[in-house]
Amino acid sequence: MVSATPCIANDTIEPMVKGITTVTAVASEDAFEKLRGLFDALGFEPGKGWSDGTGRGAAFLAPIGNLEFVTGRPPAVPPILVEVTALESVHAIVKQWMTEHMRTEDVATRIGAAQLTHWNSRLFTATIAPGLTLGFWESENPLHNRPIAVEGDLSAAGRRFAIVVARWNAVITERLLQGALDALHRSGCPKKNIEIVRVPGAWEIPSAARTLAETKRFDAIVTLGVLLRGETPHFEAIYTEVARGIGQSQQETGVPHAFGVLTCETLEQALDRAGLKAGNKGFEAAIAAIEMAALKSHLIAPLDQLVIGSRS
Ligand code: DLZ
Repeated sequence: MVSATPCIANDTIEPMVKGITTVTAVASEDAFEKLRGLFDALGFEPGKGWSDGTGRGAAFLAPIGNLEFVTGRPPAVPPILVEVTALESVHAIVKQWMTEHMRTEDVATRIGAAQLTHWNSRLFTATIAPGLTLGFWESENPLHNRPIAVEGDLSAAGRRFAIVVARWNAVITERLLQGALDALHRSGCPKKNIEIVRVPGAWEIPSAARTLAETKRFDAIVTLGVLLRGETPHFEAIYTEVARGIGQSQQETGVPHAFGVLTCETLEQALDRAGLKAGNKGFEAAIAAIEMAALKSHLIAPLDQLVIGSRS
């Protein structure tokens, strides 16, 4: 969600860790293509690959990443360890893939059966290319990695969203819009379930958002705009009213509204927050809308269907 605090000149923004990538060399083009096929088959979300004439990279994304360092004894697991659900189905997919890509007599020696581990899980390993062994595991604890509280997930499938976007400072708001659409599409929301509504400026966002919310046709609303202090007389007054109006619409209609109205000193700062140095706040606002839509459906579910997990 976008901060309600206006951006400060000469920002001293706290650094944050955003993700982990482990980079692995693959011996041949052939192995590279095969691996890409396997990871697609396993359902990994493709990341941003690259190709520069000297080589290629294929990226695959997973919702959770960890780096683990081991001392005292060698690691008990391969360096690439994939946590899954339905371990047997994953085993079948990997085995099928290996059967199609290597000699049948090699498959049996290269893929192991799932074994119990000493950390209350089951794991199997598969050597899918020379020198490249993957481990796949599933926790036996059904609450493993489950949230400690009621939380919304990030699946937008089957939900409807409206995006209210201001035309003022369109060079930035269009980028915020692209970020929001990217988040919605990548979270499973089809195009037909997204309604984009354009308004003249940030000032008009609350009233359009309210009208949309009152139709009850949407699970959540994403609001996008940019107010620039240097170019906006009564910046504080306008900003306060926009924030209040969006908040009030959310509270009085019960429809989650994600706040993606940037307040910046300069155009450059706003651009940084619209896909350059500081991420894309439109993307972040849409992710917040997806989560809040899911959370709402959990919260209004009958008590016996409420899912409360604990992180382990
Ligand atoms: C008038 C105005 C000004 C000066 N600055 C901005 C701005 O930085 N960002 C924005 O979204 N809109 C601005 N506007 C337009 C108002 O929001 C509104 O659209 C007009 O005052 C018409 O009601």
